[in-house]
Order: sequence, then structure tokens, then C-alpha cells
Amino acid sequence: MAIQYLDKSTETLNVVQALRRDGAVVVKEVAGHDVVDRIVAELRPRLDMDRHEEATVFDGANTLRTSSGLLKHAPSAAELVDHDLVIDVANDILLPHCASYMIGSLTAIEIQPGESTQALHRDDSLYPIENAGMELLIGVMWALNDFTEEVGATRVVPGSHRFLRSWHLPDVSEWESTEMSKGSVLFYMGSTWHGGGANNGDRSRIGLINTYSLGWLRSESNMYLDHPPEVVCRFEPRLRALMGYAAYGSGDDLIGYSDGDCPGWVAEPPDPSWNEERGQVGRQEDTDAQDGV
Ligand SMILES: O=C(O)CCC(=O)C(=O)O
Repeated sequence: MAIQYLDKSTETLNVVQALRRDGAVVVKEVAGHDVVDRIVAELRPRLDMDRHEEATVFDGANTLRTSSGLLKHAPSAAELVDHDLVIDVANDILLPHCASYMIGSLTAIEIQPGESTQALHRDDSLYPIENAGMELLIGVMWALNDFTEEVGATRVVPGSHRFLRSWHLPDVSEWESTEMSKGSVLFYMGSTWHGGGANNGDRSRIGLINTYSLGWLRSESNMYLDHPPEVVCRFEPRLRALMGYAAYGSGDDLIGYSDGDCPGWVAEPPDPSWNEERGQVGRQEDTDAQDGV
């Protein structure tokens, strides 16, 4: 099975179909070089501050990472984090299982020459549940420079997302290197086995990897501490909501409310029809029915 490479003019449906079938898909050259270069320039000081002091084997001894407050330090990354294509794909994969979703994590990763392979893994293993057919999150890796196998392009095991039980492992030796040119984007399922590649070249590989998780899960990184209100107010309402500055659900089923309602950070509160369709908990009719009224 080979990972599909689609043109940016392709319909979202084709991206979603390939992602569902193979567990991963690349869309070529979605982001312009100007925005990508600006993001790298904004990230540079933060990446250079990573002194590997807390680097684990998983993080890599020759890999620079920055995630905390990523959008504060690299505001241009908002264009990719909140890109229409990403939102369209996330809507298709995640919304059948939640009323809204949130950013799980935002991380820039620079794999430097001399780095060895990162262990293949699934991003959804941090949540102690597995439900067949329900992806808990999706991962989106943007190539901020050219990804080649030699410099550590992300390794992906196509089809590995179908192995829904962690004790039934796919053959992880069947990984493919997702070589892609600068500005391209790799989508993968939370259950898809993947990992960073070894860098045997003479330049580094820089990517921005973001996850989007079901809105009723706790997000992997703490968006509120990483991006306090004075930072978040610089962004558009849709991105603010993705960063958690919006309640999940509506009516009596609100999660993450503030002052009993959707935080005033979002111009448009969530559409309450979602809750009406499934029936709210705690309606007067329910109480009356329980009381035999
Ligand atoms: O850098 C990459 O290509 C993948 C990194 C990754 O999957 C991770 O650090 O969780």
C-alpha cells in the first residue's frame, strides 16, 4: 500500500477518502513559500533555545522542538493551524463523534543531521480508550522545508490505523517515508503508526506538527496556559474556538463553560441544534417523566 499524493486543487472528499483508507495522505504544496519562510524565521529563536536538557530518547538527541506558546512566538503559523483544508478534513473525520474539536498540540520539530529514527508510535495512545471506527484525533504535519528520506521525512505505516486494538500490532517494518516538498501537508489518523525519520543528510528537516482532538477529550497540551487571553484575542474567532476559548456542546450539556455560558471569546456560540437533535439531559420534561407527572 502506498501513501497517496494529491494536488492542492483536489476536492476535500478525495483527501478524506484516502485518509480513511490508508491512514495517511499528502496534499502537495498547499502553503506558499512566503508564509512558510516567515513561520520558520519566527520559530528560529525558539528552536535555538531548545538545549536538549529534557530531551528523551523519543524526542531525539539531535532534534530541536518548540511547542509551548507556539502561536505567541510564531503568529504566522495561524495560517496553517487554521487552514481551510485542515478544517474541512477535521470536520469530516472528527465531527461524527463530537460537537466540536480542539487543538491537541502544536509542535515545531527540527530534525538535525545525525539524528536516528524515532520509535514508530500512535498519537492516540495517550487516551485509555479504543472504539472501533472512532478516531480520537488527527495529526497534520506541514513541511516547512523539503522532506526527503535522507533528512528524516516522517515515516508512516500505511493501513496501520485499521489495527484498532493495541495488542494486535501491524507490521511496523512496512513504513514509508513521506517525502514531500516545502509547503506540502501530511494528514494522518491518531491511530496511524508513524515517527520521525533518521537524518543522514547535511541539512536539517523542519516540520510543524499539529493535532486536533475530539472536543470532549482533554487536549494534550494546555492551550490556556500556553496561550493566555491577551494572546488569543489577536486571532480570528474560529482559531480562538480551536484553542479552547469556546464551550463544547450547548444547553445543559455544556463542557468548558465560563459564567454558565460560552466564553465571550467567540463571536458565534456553537449551534444548539446539535443538542436538540440528541435530546438534552435535565429538561423539565425528563424530570416530570421520572416523577410520573
Ligand atoms: O518529526 C516527525 O516527523 C514526527 C514526530 C512525531 O511523530 C512526534 O514527535 O510525535
